[in-house]
Amino acid sequence: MALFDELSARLVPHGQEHVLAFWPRLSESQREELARQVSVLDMSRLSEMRTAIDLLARPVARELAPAPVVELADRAFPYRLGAEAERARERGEQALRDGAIACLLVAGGQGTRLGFPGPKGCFPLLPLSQMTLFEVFARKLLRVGRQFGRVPPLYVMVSRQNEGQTREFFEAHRFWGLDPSRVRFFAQGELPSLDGSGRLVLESQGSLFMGPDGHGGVLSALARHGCLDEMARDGIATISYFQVDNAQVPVADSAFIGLHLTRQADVSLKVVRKEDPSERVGIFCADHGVPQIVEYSEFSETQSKQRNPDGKLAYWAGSIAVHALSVAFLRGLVARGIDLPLHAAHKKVAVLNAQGQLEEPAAPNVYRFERFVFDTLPLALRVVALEAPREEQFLPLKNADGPFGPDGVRESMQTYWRKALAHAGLPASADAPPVIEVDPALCENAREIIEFLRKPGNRPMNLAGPLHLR
Ligand code: UD2
Repeated sequence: MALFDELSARLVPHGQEHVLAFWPRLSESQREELARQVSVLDMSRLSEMRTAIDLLARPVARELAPAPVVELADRAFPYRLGAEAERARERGEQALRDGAIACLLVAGGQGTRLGFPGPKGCFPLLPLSQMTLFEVFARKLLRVGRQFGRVPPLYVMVSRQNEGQTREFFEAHRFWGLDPSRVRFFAQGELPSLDGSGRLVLESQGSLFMGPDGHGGVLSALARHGCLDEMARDGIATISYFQVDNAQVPVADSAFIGLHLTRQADVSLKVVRKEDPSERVGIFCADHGVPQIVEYSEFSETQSKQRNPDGKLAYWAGSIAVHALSVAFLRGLVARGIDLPLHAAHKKVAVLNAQGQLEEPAAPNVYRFERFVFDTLPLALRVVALEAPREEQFLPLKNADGPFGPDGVRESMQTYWRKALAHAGLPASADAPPVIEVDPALCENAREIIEFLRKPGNRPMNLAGPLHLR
Protein backbone atom coordinates (compact mmCIF):
# COMPACT_ATOMS: atom_id res chain seq x y z
CA MET A 1 0.00 0.00 0.00
CA ALA A 2 1.28 3.49 -0.80
CA LEU A 3 2.33 5.53 2.20
CA PHE A 4 -0.55 7.97 1.76
CA ASP A 5 -3.11 5.15 1.80
CA GLU A 6 -1.51 3.59 4.84
CA LEU A 7 -1.71 6.84 6.74
CA SER A 8 -5.27 7.48 5.56
CA ALA A 9 -6.27 4.08 6.83
CA ARG A 10 -5.08 5.11 10.29
CA LEU A 11 -6.62 8.57 10.27
CA VAL A 12 -9.97 8.29 8.44
CA PRO A 13 -11.73 6.00 10.98
CA HIS A 14 -11.05 8.67 13.62
CA GLY A 15 -12.16 11.64 11.50
CA GLN A 16 -8.58 12.95 11.29
CA GLU A 17 -8.01 12.89 7.52
CA HIS A 18 -7.33 16.68 7.49
CA VAL A 19 -3.81 15.82 8.75
CA LEU A 20 -2.98 14.80 5.16
CA ALA A 21 -4.60 17.87 3.54
CA PHE A 22 -1.25 19.26 2.34
CA TRP A 23 0.30 15.94 1.31
CA PRO A 24 0.68 16.87 -2.39
CA ARG A 25 2.71 19.95 -1.45
CA LEU A 26 5.15 18.12 0.88
CA SER A 27 8.70 17.16 -0.02
CA GLU A 28 9.84 13.56 0.40
CA SER A 29 11.49 14.28 3.76
CA GLN A 30 8.44 16.20 5.05
CA ARG A 31 6.26 13.25 4.12
CA GLU A 32 8.56 10.90 5.99
CA GLU A 33 8.42 13.09 9.08
CA LEU A 34 4.63 13.32 9.01
CA ALA A 35 4.39 9.59 8.45
CA ARG A 36 6.63 9.01 11.48
CA GLN A 37 4.41 11.21 13.64
CA VAL A 38 1.19 9.58 12.47
CA SER A 39 2.50 6.02 12.77
CA VAL A 40 3.45 6.47 16.45
CA LEU A 41 0.16 8.15 17.36
CA ASP A 42 -1.91 6.07 19.70
CA MET A 43 -5.39 6.65 18.26
CA SER A 44 -7.02 5.00 21.24
CA ARG A 45 -5.83 8.02 23.26
CA LEU A 46 -8.16 10.35 21.35
CA SER A 47 -11.17 9.42 23.43
CA GLU A 48 -9.14 9.86 26.63
CA MET A 49 -8.24 13.33 25.39
CA ARG A 50 -11.86 14.22 24.73
CA THR A 51 -12.75 13.07 28.24
CA ALA A 52 -10.04 15.36 29.63
CA ILE A 53 -11.53 18.27 27.67
CA ASP A 54 -15.01 17.47 29.02
CA LEU A 55 -13.60 17.43 32.55
CA LEU A 56 -12.34 20.99 32.06
CA ALA A 57 -15.86 22.18 31.36
CA ARG A 58 -17.61 19.87 33.82
CA PRO A 59 -15.20 18.92 36.61
CA VAL A 60 -16.18 15.93 38.75
CA ALA A 61 -17.72 16.87 42.07
CA ARG A 62 -15.05 16.76 44.75
CA GLU A 63 -15.49 16.33 48.46
CA LEU A 64 -12.34 17.90 49.78
CA ALA A 65 -10.86 17.95 53.24
CA PRO A 66 -7.35 18.71 54.49
CA ALA A 67 -5.11 15.60 54.68
CA PRO A 68 -2.67 14.66 57.46
CA VAL A 69 0.88 15.98 57.29
CA VAL A 70 3.93 15.19 59.46
CA GLU A 71 4.67 18.73 60.59
CA LEU A 72 7.87 20.46 61.60
CA ALA A 73 8.53 20.58 65.33
CA ASP A 74 9.71 24.15 65.11
CA ARG A 75 9.42 26.64 62.28
CA ALA A 76 11.83 29.13 63.84
CA PHE A 77 15.05 29.48 61.85
CA PRO A 78 16.97 27.18 61.38
CA TYR A 79 13.99 24.82 61.95
CA ARG A 80 13.62 21.44 63.60
CA LEU A 81 12.02 18.32 62.19
CA GLY A 82 9.45 16.43 64.22
CA ALA A 83 10.62 13.46 66.31
CA GLU A 84 9.30 10.85 63.85
CA ALA A 85 11.17 12.31 60.87
CA GLU A 86 14.27 12.73 63.01
CA ARG A 87 14.10 9.03 64.02
CA ALA A 88 13.50 8.02 60.41
CA ARG A 89 16.69 9.75 59.31
CA GLU A 90 18.78 6.74 60.34
CA ARG A 91 16.75 4.45 58.12
CA GLY A 92 17.20 6.84 55.19
CA GLU A 93 20.94 7.07 55.81
CA GLN A 94 21.21 3.28 55.85
CA ALA A 95 19.31 3.09 52.54
CA LEU A 96 21.77 5.60 51.04
CA ARG A 97 24.74 3.61 52.37
CA ASP A 98 23.19 0.43 50.94
CA GLY A 99 22.85 2.01 47.49
CA ALA A 100 19.09 1.47 47.58
CA ILE A 101 18.20 4.99 46.42
CA ALA A 102 18.17 6.53 42.93
CA CYS A 103 17.69 10.22 42.24
CA LEU A 104 15.31 11.30 39.51
CA LEU A 105 15.41 14.76 38.02
CA VAL A 106 12.58 15.76 35.72
CA ALA A 107 13.90 18.26 33.21
CA GLY A 108 11.76 17.77 30.13
CA GLY A 109 9.69 20.93 30.50
CA GLN A 110 9.88 23.72 27.95
CA GLY A 111 10.63 26.50 30.46
CA THR A 112 8.46 28.90 28.46
CA ARG A 113 7.87 31.25 31.39
CA LEU A 114 11.59 31.70 32.10
CA GLY A 115 12.27 32.65 28.49
CA PHE A 116 15.78 31.13 28.54
CA PRO A 117 16.92 29.74 25.19
CA GLY A 118 17.91 26.26 26.34
CA PRO A 119 17.13 23.64 28.96
CA LYS A 120 16.35 25.27 32.31
CA GLY A 121 19.10 23.25 34.01
CA CYS A 122 21.69 25.14 31.92
CA PHE A 123 20.63 28.44 33.49
CA PRO A 124 23.56 30.11 35.32
CA LEU A 125 21.95 30.87 38.66
CA LEU A 126 24.45 31.16 41.49
CA PRO A 127 25.58 34.75 42.05
CA LEU A 128 29.39 34.47 42.13
CA SER A 129 30.34 31.36 40.18
CA GLN A 130 27.39 31.53 37.75
CA MET A 131 26.92 27.85 38.55
CA THR A 132 24.05 26.30 36.58
CA LEU A 133 21.16 24.36 38.08
CA PHE A 134 22.47 21.08 36.62
CA GLU A 135 25.82 21.63 38.32
CA VAL A 136 24.08 22.51 41.60
CA PHE A 137 22.33 19.12 41.56
CA ALA A 138 25.49 17.28 40.49
CA ARG A 139 27.47 18.82 43.34
CA LYS A 140 24.71 18.03 45.83
CA LEU A 141 24.91 14.42 44.68
CA LEU A 142 28.68 14.37 45.12
CA ARG A 143 28.13 15.55 48.67
CA VAL A 144 25.66 12.72 49.32
CA GLY A 145 28.34 10.39 47.98
CA ARG A 146 30.93 11.78 50.41
CA GLN A 147 28.53 11.41 53.32
CA PHE A 148 27.30 7.90 52.63
CA GLY A 149 30.08 6.31 50.63
CA ARG A 150 28.06 6.01 47.42
CA VAL A 151 26.75 8.51 44.93
CA PRO A 152 23.19 7.52 44.04
CA PRO A 153 22.61 7.03 40.31
CA LEU A 154 20.95 9.99 38.63
CA TYR A 155 18.10 9.49 36.17
CA VAL A 156 17.35 12.59 34.12
CA MET A 157 14.08 12.81 32.25
CA VAL A 158 14.43 14.94 29.13
CA SER A 159 12.16 15.60 26.17
CA ARG A 160 12.71 15.21 22.43
CA GLN A 161 13.21 18.98 22.24
CA ASN A 162 15.96 19.23 24.85
CA GLU A 163 17.59 15.80 25.00
CA GLY A 164 20.49 16.65 22.68
CA GLN A 165 21.31 19.95 24.38
CA THR A 166 21.05 18.43 27.85
CA ARG A 167 23.35 15.51 27.06
CA GLU A 168 25.87 17.81 25.37
CA PHE A 169 25.86 20.13 28.37
CA PHE A 170 26.61 17.31 30.81
CA GLU A 171 29.33 15.99 28.50
CA ALA A 172 30.91 19.41 27.95
CA HIS A 173 31.22 19.76 31.73
CA ARG A 174 32.36 16.18 32.22
CA PHE A 175 29.34 15.54 34.36
CA TRP A 176 30.92 17.80 37.03
CA GLY A 177 32.72 14.80 38.43
CA LEU A 178 29.79 12.37 38.51
CA ASP A 179 30.44 8.97 36.99
CA PRO A 180 28.84 9.23 33.49
CA SER A 181 27.88 5.57 33.61
CA ARG A 182 25.69 6.39 36.63
CA VAL A 183 23.82 9.20 34.87
CA ARG A 184 20.99 7.93 32.72
CA PHE A 185 19.08 10.23 30.36
CA PHE A 186 15.71 9.03 29.15
CA ALA A 187 13.21 10.85 26.97
CA GLN A 188 9.60 11.33 27.94
CA GLY A 189 6.81 10.81 25.45
CA GLU A 190 4.87 13.34 23.42
CA LEU A 191 1.21 14.05 22.95
CA PRO A 192 -0.64 15.79 20.13
CA SER A 193 -3.10 18.63 20.68
CA LEU A 194 -6.73 18.94 19.65
CA ASP A 195 -8.77 21.89 18.45
CA GLY A 196 -12.26 22.72 19.71
CA SER A 197 -13.79 20.14 17.34
CA GLY A 198 -11.52 17.36 18.55
CA ARG A 199 -9.32 17.47 15.45
CA LEU A 200 -5.55 16.98 15.64
CA VAL A 201 -3.72 20.29 15.33
CA LEU A 202 -1.02 20.92 12.69
CA GLU A 203 1.90 23.25 13.33
CA SER A 204 3.05 23.20 9.73
CA GLN A 205 1.81 21.60 6.53
CA GLY A 206 3.92 18.57 7.27
CA SER A 207 3.82 18.22 11.03
CA LEU A 208 1.47 17.80 13.94
CA PHE A 209 1.62 20.15 16.88
CA MET A 210 3.15 17.93 19.58
CA GLY A 211 4.32 18.60 23.11
CA PRO A 212 5.96 16.72 25.99
CA ASP A 213 3.46 14.57 27.90
CA GLY A 214 4.00 16.25 31.31
CA HIS A 215 6.14 15.09 34.20
CA GLY A 216 3.59 12.33 34.71
CA GLY A 217 5.00 10.91 31.48
CA VAL A 218 7.79 9.72 33.76
CA LEU A 219 5.92 6.53 34.64
CA SER A 220 5.62 5.20 31.11
CA ALA A 221 9.01 6.63 30.12
CA LEU A 222 10.79 4.86 33.00
CA ALA A 223 9.08 1.64 31.97
CA ARG A 224 9.68 2.06 28.22
CA HIS A 225 13.38 2.73 28.68
CA GLY A 226 13.80 -0.25 31.01
CA CYS A 227 14.76 1.98 33.96
CA LEU A 228 12.37 0.40 36.45
CA ASP A 229 13.67 -3.09 35.71
CA GLU A 230 17.21 -1.80 35.90
CA MET A 231 16.51 -0.25 39.31
CA ALA A 232 14.94 -3.45 40.62
CA ARG A 233 17.94 -5.42 39.36
CA ASP A 234 20.35 -2.99 41.05
CA GLY A 235 18.58 -3.22 44.41
CA ILE A 236 17.08 0.26 44.22
CA ALA A 237 13.86 0.36 46.21
CA THR A 238 13.18 4.09 46.33
CA ILE A 239 13.35 7.00 43.92
CA SER A 240 14.09 10.48 45.24
CA TYR A 241 12.24 12.70 42.74
CA PHE A 242 12.77 16.43 42.20
CA GLN A 243 12.23 19.15 39.58
CA VAL A 244 14.86 21.04 37.65
CA ASP A 245 13.59 24.43 38.81
CA ASN A 246 14.17 24.10 42.56
CA ALA A 247 17.62 25.45 43.33
CA GLN A 248 17.44 24.63 47.06
CA VAL A 249 16.08 21.09 46.87
CA PRO A 250 17.90 18.45 48.92
CA VAL A 251 18.49 15.79 46.27
CA ALA A 252 18.35 12.80 48.62
CA ASP A 253 17.00 13.89 51.98
CA SER A 254 17.66 11.02 54.39
CA ALA A 255 14.92 12.02 56.88
CA PHE A 256 12.31 12.21 54.12
CA ILE A 257 13.42 8.95 52.51
CA GLY A 258 13.57 7.30 55.93
CA LEU A 259 10.04 8.41 56.77
CA HIS A 260 8.81 7.06 53.44
CA LEU A 261 10.48 3.73 54.23
CA THR A 262 9.46 3.39 57.89
CA ARG A 263 5.84 4.16 57.02
CA GLN A 264 6.07 1.73 54.08
CA ALA A 265 4.65 4.36 51.79
CA ASP A 266 4.21 3.94 48.04
CA VAL A 267 4.44 7.67 47.40
CA SER A 268 5.58 10.46 49.69
CA LEU A 269 5.67 14.17 49.19
CA LYS A 270 6.98 17.33 50.75
CA VAL A 271 4.75 20.29 51.43
CA VAL A 272 5.33 23.82 52.65
CA ARG A 273 2.99 26.06 54.60
CA LYS A 274 1.13 28.32 52.18
CA GLU A 275 0.78 31.86 53.43
CA ASP A 276 -0.74 33.33 50.29
CA PRO A 277 -3.93 31.55 49.15
CA SER A 278 -3.18 32.37 45.50
CA GLU A 279 0.30 30.80 45.50
CA ARG A 280 0.71 28.60 42.43
CA VAL A 281 1.42 25.26 44.07
CA GLY A 282 -0.65 22.10 44.08
CA ILE A 283 -2.62 21.51 47.30
CA PHE A 284 -2.21 18.31 49.26
CA CYS A 285 -5.65 17.29 50.50
CA ALA A 286 -8.10 14.40 50.47
CA ASP A 287 -10.96 13.95 48.02
CA HIS A 288 -13.62 11.57 49.34
CA GLY A 289 -10.98 10.56 51.89
CA VAL A 290 -8.32 9.73 49.28
CA PRO A 291 -5.09 11.73 49.67
CA GLN A 292 -4.02 13.57 46.55
CA ILE A 293 -2.71 16.79 45.12
CA VAL A 294 -5.18 19.09 43.46
CA GLU A 295 -3.41 21.44 41.07
CA TYR A 296 -3.76 25.16 41.85
CA SER A 297 -5.59 25.74 38.56
CA GLU A 298 -8.19 23.14 39.56
CA PHE A 299 -8.72 24.46 43.09
CA SER A 300 -11.56 26.93 43.63
CA GLU A 301 -10.82 30.39 44.96
CA THR A 302 -13.27 29.93 47.83
CA GLN A 303 -11.51 26.77 48.93
CA SER A 304 -8.06 28.32 48.59
CA LYS A 305 -9.14 31.14 50.90
CA GLN A 306 -10.97 28.98 53.45
CA ARG A 307 -9.64 29.55 56.98
CA ASN A 308 -9.85 27.64 60.26
CA PRO A 309 -11.26 29.35 63.37
CA ASP A 310 -7.65 30.25 64.32
CA GLY A 311 -7.35 32.27 61.10
CA LYS A 312 -4.88 29.86 59.43
CA LEU A 313 -5.52 28.59 55.91
CA ALA A 314 -7.46 25.32 55.97
CA TYR A 315 -5.64 24.12 52.85
CA TRP A 316 -2.16 25.19 53.82
CA ALA A 317 -0.15 22.23 52.51
CA GLY A 318 1.38 23.32 49.21
CA SER A 319 3.27 20.67 47.28
CA ILE A 320 6.84 21.56 46.32
CA ALA A 321 6.95 18.69 43.84
CA VAL A 322 9.46 16.62 45.79
CA HIS A 323 8.58 12.96 46.08
CA ALA A 324 9.81 9.61 47.26
CA LEU A 325 8.45 6.85 45.03
CA SER A 326 8.56 3.15 45.70
CA VAL A 327 10.01 1.26 42.73
CA ALA A 328 7.87 -1.80 43.51
CA PHE A 329 4.74 0.36 43.49
CA LEU A 330 5.60 1.92 40.10
CA ARG A 331 6.40 -1.49 38.63
CA GLY A 332 3.06 -2.72 39.93
CA LEU A 333 1.22 0.08 38.13
CA VAL A 334 3.06 -0.66 34.89
CA ALA A 335 2.40 -4.40 35.21
CA ARG A 336 -1.31 -3.66 35.59
CA GLY A 337 -1.27 -1.45 32.50
CA ILE A 338 -2.15 1.65 34.51
CA ASP A 339 -1.10 5.05 33.19
CA LEU A 340 -1.74 8.38 34.86
CA PRO A 341 -4.77 10.38 33.70
CA LEU A 342 -4.57 13.19 31.16
CA HIS A 343 -5.20 16.80 32.14
CA ALA A 344 -6.28 19.24 29.43
CA ALA A 345 -5.37 22.92 29.27
CA HIS A 346 -6.91 25.42 26.86
CA LYS A 347 -4.12 27.49 25.26
CA LYS A 348 -3.52 30.10 22.59
CA VAL A 349 -1.45 28.47 19.88
CA ALA A 350 -0.66 29.64 16.33
CA VAL A 351 -2.05 26.91 14.06
CA LEU A 352 -2.48 26.30 10.34
CA ASN A 353 -5.63 27.48 8.63
CA ALA A 354 -7.29 25.67 5.75
CA GLN A 355 -5.03 27.50 3.29
CA GLY A 356 -1.96 26.18 5.06
CA GLN A 357 -0.96 29.47 6.66
CA LEU A 358 -0.09 29.97 10.32
CA GLU A 359 -2.68 32.04 12.11
CA GLU A 360 -2.34 33.72 15.53
CA PRO A 361 -5.56 33.19 17.49
CA ALA A 362 -7.27 35.93 19.49
CA ALA A 363 -8.46 33.53 22.18
CA PRO A 364 -7.50 30.06 23.47
CA ASN A 365 -7.99 27.70 20.55
CA VAL A 366 -6.10 24.51 21.30
CA TYR A 367 -6.26 21.85 23.98
CA ARG A 368 -2.88 20.60 25.17
CA PHE A 369 -2.51 17.53 27.35
CA GLU A 370 -0.23 16.50 30.17
CA ARG A 371 0.03 13.85 32.82
CA PHE A 372 1.04 14.78 36.37
CA VAL A 373 3.34 12.64 38.50
CA PHE A 374 1.30 13.43 41.61
CA ASP A 375 -1.62 11.45 40.18
CA THR A 376 0.27 8.46 41.55
CA LEU A 377 -1.00 9.50 45.00
CA PRO A 378 -4.63 8.35 44.66
CA LEU A 379 -3.34 5.03 43.27
CA ALA A 380 -1.13 4.44 46.30
CA LEU A 381 -2.06 2.37 49.30
CA ARG A 382 0.04 4.47 51.65
CA VAL A 383 1.02 8.11 51.27
CA VAL A 384 3.13 10.23 53.60
CA ALA A 385 3.37 14.01 53.50
CA LEU A 386 6.21 15.76 55.29
CA GLU A 387 6.30 19.47 55.96
CA ALA A 388 9.52 21.09 54.76
CA PRO A 389 10.92 24.45 55.77
CA ARG A 390 10.12 26.68 52.84
CA GLU A 391 13.14 29.01 52.92
CA GLU A 392 15.48 26.07 53.16
CA GLN A 393 14.06 23.75 50.52
CA PHE A 394 11.87 25.61 48.07
CA LEU A 395 13.28 28.24 45.79
CA PRO A 396 11.96 27.55 42.31
CA LEU A 397 13.12 29.40 39.23
CA LYS A 398 9.94 29.79 37.20
CA ASN A 399 9.70 33.18 35.54
CA ALA A 400 11.76 35.82 33.78
CA ASP A 401 11.25 38.26 36.65
CA GLY A 402 9.53 38.71 40.02
CA PRO A 403 10.20 36.64 43.17
CA PHE A 404 10.50 33.45 41.13
CA GLY A 405 12.70 35.00 38.45
CA PRO A 406 16.53 34.78 38.54
CA ASP A 407 17.00 38.00 40.54
CA GLY A 408 14.22 37.16 42.96
CA VAL A 409 15.61 33.66 43.54
CA ARG A 410 19.15 35.00 44.08
CA GLU A 411 17.80 37.58 46.52
CA SER A 412 15.96 34.92 48.55
CA MET A 413 19.14 32.82 48.60
CA GLN A 414 21.09 35.78 49.91
CA THR A 415 18.54 36.40 52.66
CA TYR A 416 18.73 32.75 53.67
CA TRP A 417 22.53 32.52 53.81
CA ARG A 418 22.86 35.88 55.54
CA LYS A 419 20.47 34.70 58.22
CA ALA A 420 22.52 31.51 58.59
CA LEU A 421 25.76 33.46 58.93
CA ALA A 422 24.20 35.75 61.50
CA HIS A 423 23.21 32.64 63.49
CA ALA A 424 26.81 31.54 63.32
CA GLY A 425 27.83 34.88 64.83
CA LEU A 426 28.80 36.56 61.56
CA PRO A 427 26.22 39.27 61.05
CA ALA A 428 26.53 41.05 57.70
CA SER A 429 26.67 44.82 57.55
CA ALA A 430 23.22 46.18 56.86
CA ASP A 431 24.60 48.88 54.54
CA ALA A 432 26.78 46.74 52.33
CA PRO A 433 26.06 43.08 52.93
CA PRO A 434 28.49 40.80 51.07
CA VAL A 435 27.24 38.61 48.24
CA ILE A 436 27.31 35.08 49.62
CA GLU A 437 27.55 31.86 47.67
CA VAL A 438 27.72 28.45 49.30
CA ASP A 439 29.04 25.55 47.26
CA PRO A 440 26.26 22.92 47.15
CA ALA A 441 28.97 20.28 47.54
CA LEU A 442 29.92 21.82 50.88
CA CYS A 443 26.70 22.57 52.72
CA GLU A 444 23.07 22.21 51.89
CA ASN A 445 21.34 24.28 54.56
CA ALA A 446 21.68 26.69 57.47
CA ARG A 447 22.27 23.99 60.10
CA GLU A 448 25.19 22.61 58.12
CA ILE A 449 26.77 25.97 57.40
CA ILE A 450 26.51 26.95 61.07
CA GLU A 451 28.28 23.71 61.99
CA PHE A 452 30.90 24.30 59.28
CA LEU A 453 31.64 27.83 60.45
CA ARG A 454 32.04 26.68 64.04
CA LYS A 455 35.04 24.54 63.07
CA PRO A 456 38.40 26.23 63.60
CA GLY A 457 39.85 27.68 60.43
CA ASN A 458 36.53 27.83 58.57
CA ARG A 459 35.51 31.25 59.79
CA PRO A 460 35.93 33.87 57.09
CA MET A 461 38.11 36.78 58.20
CA ASN A 462 36.67 39.37 55.93
CA LEU A 463 32.95 40.01 55.59
CA ALA A 464 33.39 43.14 53.52
CA GLY A 465 33.64 41.56 50.05
CA PRO A 466 31.92 38.68 48.26
CA LEU A 467 31.95 35.50 50.30
CA HIS A 468 32.33 32.24 48.42
CA LEU A 469 32.18 29.32 50.85
CA ARG A 470 33.52 26.21 49.16
C1 UD2 B 1 4.59 22.52 39.52
C2 UD2 B 1 3.39 21.82 40.11
C3 UD2 B 1 2.78 22.60 41.23
C4 UD2 B 1 3.82 22.90 42.29
C5 UD2 B 1 5.06 23.53 41.64
C6 UD2 B 1 6.20 23.63 42.63
C7 UD2 B 1 2.48 20.66 38.20
C8 UD2 B 1 1.42 20.54 37.20
N1 UD2 B 1 2.41 21.65 39.04
O1 UD2 B 1 4.11 23.69 38.93
O2 UD2 B 1 1.73 21.88 41.83
O3 UD2 B 1 4.08 21.76 42.99
O4 UD2 B 1 5.54 22.79 40.53
O5 UD2 B 1 7.30 24.25 42.04
O6 UD2 B 1 3.36 19.86 38.31
N2 UD2 B 1 8.40 18.78 33.30
C9 UD2 B 1 8.85 17.75 32.51
N3 UD2 B 1 8.11 17.42 31.43
C10 UD2 B 1 6.96 18.05 31.11
C11 UD2 B 1 6.50 19.10 31.93
C12 UD2 B 1 7.25 19.46 33.01
O7 UD2 B 1 9.90 17.15 32.77
O8 UD2 B 1 6.34 17.67 30.10
C13 UD2 B 1 9.21 19.17 34.46
C14 UD2 B 1 9.84 20.53 34.28
O9 UD2 B 1 11.06 20.43 33.60
C15 UD2 B 1 9.96 20.97 35.71
C16 UD2 B 1 8.75 20.35 36.39
O10 UD2 B 1 8.36 19.29 35.59
O11 UD2 B 1 11.10 20.41 36.30
C17 UD2 B 1 7.61 21.33 36.70
O12 UD2 B 1 6.96 21.72 35.58
P1 UD2 B 1 6.13 23.05 35.47
O13 UD2 B 1 7.05 24.21 35.45
O14 UD2 B 1 5.21 22.89 34.35
O15 UD2 B 1 5.30 23.08 36.82
P2 UD2 B 1 4.62 24.29 37.55
O16 UD2 B 1 5.60 25.34 37.84
O17 UD2 B 1 3.41 24.72 36.82
